[in-house]
Amino acid sequence: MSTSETPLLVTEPAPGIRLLTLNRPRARNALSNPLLGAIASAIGEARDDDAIRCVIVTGSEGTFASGADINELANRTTAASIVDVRMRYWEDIRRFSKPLIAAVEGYALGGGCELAMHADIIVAAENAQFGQPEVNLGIIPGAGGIQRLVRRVGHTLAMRMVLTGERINGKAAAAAGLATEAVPDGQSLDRALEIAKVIGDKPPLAVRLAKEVVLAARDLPLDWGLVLERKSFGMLLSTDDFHEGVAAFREKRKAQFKGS
Ligand code: CO8
Repeated sequence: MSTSETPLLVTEPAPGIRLLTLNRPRARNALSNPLLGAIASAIGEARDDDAIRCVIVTGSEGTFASGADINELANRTTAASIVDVRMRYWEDIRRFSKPLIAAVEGYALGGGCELAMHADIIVAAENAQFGQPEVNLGIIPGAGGIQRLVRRVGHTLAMRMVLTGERINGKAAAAAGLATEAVPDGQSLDRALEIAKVIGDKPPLAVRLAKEVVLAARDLPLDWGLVLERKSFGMLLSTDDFHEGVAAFREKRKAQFKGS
């Protein structure tokens, strides 16, 4: 396993789109502390950069991520896990206010599957492999894997995956609602870029509140969800982007949204 690789490559393949490429292929992109920290920090930078509209996270050399770095995990104590810096990293990723898309080829296992499930949209290669194999190591998912899996695919499949550690492929993941869509192997990044460009053209404030309200809908009782939705809708009525959207519709031209 190399120690000299830059664990995360950050590029901008198109204006407004930031691409995070996991780059520990020799360890199957295991999410070591430096790699997870680099993802959290890149997410923070994207959050603070008004020019960035959407972030894509992807793997390298045919693997998304093989989970927590088992060599690091091997030395972790119960006490250390209570004050684990990784929890802050995961929280930074969870709180990201802009759209996050995961382009998944190959293995998305353990923490890799958990990382993919932090994304708002998952584009999976048909033969990608999603799984929560922690049970094979004598542990269970610890970064929200169970909570998110149950919410995405339901009790029955989540129970099977978590108890057996069995993987499902990208096609099955899309059919079960874990992935947004499955594409032929090798095409997940191209498709993720297409989607990111579509989202990148939308008004950023509306996109931000849309993400917030959709995420809240999973957990709020209907009454409170409706209140949040109505208030968010009301807030958007006074944005420049709303006036621009209406003007562009009437003038039959493409809207130029500024995020104000
Ligand atoms: N961590 C560290 N090294 C890894 C990992 C990993 N997760 N996965 C692969 N590697 C390393 C291997 O050790 C090997 O290194 P070396 O060449 O030095 O021997 C190299 O990557 C290549 O691995 P393989 O030869 O096994 O490659 P294959 O293509 O045959 O298989 C797999 C790829 C299927 C990904 C296989 O390596 C595998 O099963 N990996 C482990 C997957 C796993 O169990 N993931 C779950 C980890 S635990 C977790 O994510 C949740 C922890 C929650 C923590 C909460 C804390 C509070």
